[in-house]
Amino acid sequence: MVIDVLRATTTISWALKNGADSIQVFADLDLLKESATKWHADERLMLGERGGKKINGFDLGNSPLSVTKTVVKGKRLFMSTTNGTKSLQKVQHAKYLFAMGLPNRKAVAEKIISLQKDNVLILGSGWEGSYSLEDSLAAGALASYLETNCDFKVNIMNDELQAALALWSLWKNDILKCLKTATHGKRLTSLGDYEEDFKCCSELDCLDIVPTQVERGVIRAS
Ligand code: 3SL
Repeated sequence: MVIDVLRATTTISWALKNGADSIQVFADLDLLKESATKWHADERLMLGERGGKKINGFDLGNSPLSVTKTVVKGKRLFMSTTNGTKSLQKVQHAKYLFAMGLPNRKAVAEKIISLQKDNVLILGSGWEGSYSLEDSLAAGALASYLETNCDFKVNIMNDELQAALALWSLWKNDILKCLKTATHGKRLTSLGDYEEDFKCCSELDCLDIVPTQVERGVIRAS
């Protein structure tokens, strides 16, 4: 399970909701371009950011608001972001791999419950190797949902997730404020007007999409 609340896994979830055929994630931009050129030109889009800004020559940046039906329907999105797609690549060997933001927290949690697995590994993407408040918040939101809705006992296996749960109980009634307080929230704010992105990324349980890796690096809706 990979989380990148601001904004990669939120964008992935919305793109799939809006009918994107699939999303192929890359850490490396040259590899992305090489793979994209092999795809039919009418059925592909290159999407991504570095440091929050759209990559030159790409069709889209990383805003969940940009992946509308008109733009993404039926397309494969070749996507690379500073942290989120890197995290997805890092754990692409996992048997089950999902991407989660706050809008699809419940959908992903229900999927996890239905699989009845012993262990769930939650990877918050953070920012360039360091902790991020918003991804921990979402990890806490997921753990809280699982604790409440599983009909078996959920063990919280480390202090990071305990802390994430505490964070969730502190901020759950003001998610938007938490996102804006986070370092990456402040970074986005310094780059321009991201108000609508913040709202979109902080909306809880409004999407019924479970972005699921179907082959290494390729994500589809389930
Ligand atoms: O780091 C990432 O993967 C991005 O989601 C960051 S940004 O919100 O697009 O700047």
